[in-house]
Amino acid sequence: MKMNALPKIACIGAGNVGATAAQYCLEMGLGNVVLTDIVEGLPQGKALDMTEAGPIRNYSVTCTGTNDYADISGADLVIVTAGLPRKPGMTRLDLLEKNGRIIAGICEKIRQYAPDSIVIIVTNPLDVMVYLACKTLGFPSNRVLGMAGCLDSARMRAFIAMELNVSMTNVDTMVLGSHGDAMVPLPQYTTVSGIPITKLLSRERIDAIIARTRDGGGEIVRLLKTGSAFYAPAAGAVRMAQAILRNERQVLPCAAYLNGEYGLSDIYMGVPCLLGRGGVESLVQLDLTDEETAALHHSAGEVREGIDGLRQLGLL
Ligand code: A3D
Repeated sequence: MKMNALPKIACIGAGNVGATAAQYCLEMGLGNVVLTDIVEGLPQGKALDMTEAGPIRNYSVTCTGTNDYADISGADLVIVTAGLPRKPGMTRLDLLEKNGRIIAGICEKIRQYAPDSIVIIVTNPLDVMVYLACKTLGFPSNRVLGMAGCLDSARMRAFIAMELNVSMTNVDTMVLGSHGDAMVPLPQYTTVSGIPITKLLSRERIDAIIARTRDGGGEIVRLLKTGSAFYAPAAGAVRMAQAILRNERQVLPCAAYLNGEYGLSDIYMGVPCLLGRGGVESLVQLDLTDEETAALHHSAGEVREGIDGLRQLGLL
């Protein structure tokens, strides 16, 4: 990555998550943004609109919209949010096939035009899509990662802060595993200004917060009626982008490639990662209880089912 020039960030998918991620990047001055989508006019219109907000919001980085992948040439970082949400009547396998084909196609383009980039995948089913992305891109696995743990942890932090009426910035937590019902929130690594959550809340309240965190995406879908969450998911992806582009060396939960860590191999799962200029610079191995390890392995089973599904579809 060229560290002195302003980074180039490609946001692929100009829908709710992608456009919001672009907006956060601009507001933070994280880099010049290229917004890409297959729908003609959509990325151009949103990019122009965001550019016109610049004089008021006071940013000098640029945002351009395009349907041509050549315009992502030389991107330092790519955030992929292109894909469909699951619609009524659609099976998990249907979604796997539709989004799998989209991700495989996009990764061919990233490999062609931005071969040195670091790629953050947001498209669902997350852990399976980031595995497919890594295999299609052929990049070293430290340069391909998935966003879910940042979102799930942020939701849990928000719920704890709301429960205790404390600042959200005082709350630290860690949510591991796959994104979905089998995620693994870790109360033993959850603190409020260093105070373990187990000293502040009853087991019953902690369990209720964990259940709400697991259902965090569903709760928003039920309220919105159409579409799914996008402000917090985009914030999660941009948090990771910031840690990488600014070489912050932050430990954040991300979907990363496991090669024996936590007793799991050849799989992408949410684990604590040290993020810096090289992408995932290392994985952090936490001491887990037997129960937490079993939950993580159960989570891995669900991801492997998705990976097997991709093989059956001929995408791997
Ligand atoms: P939406 O607002 O529908 O945007 C998706 C965009 O992708 C649309 O503008 C499409 O035109 C575009 N698109 C489709 N195919 C292509 C393609 N081949 N190339 C470029 N663009 C394309 O959806 P959204 O932004 O709300 O969600 C996007 C994805 O993120 C979905 O798969 C969601 O399930 C997923 N998501 C994941 C999380 C996680 O925490 C992992 C959270 C929220 C959303």
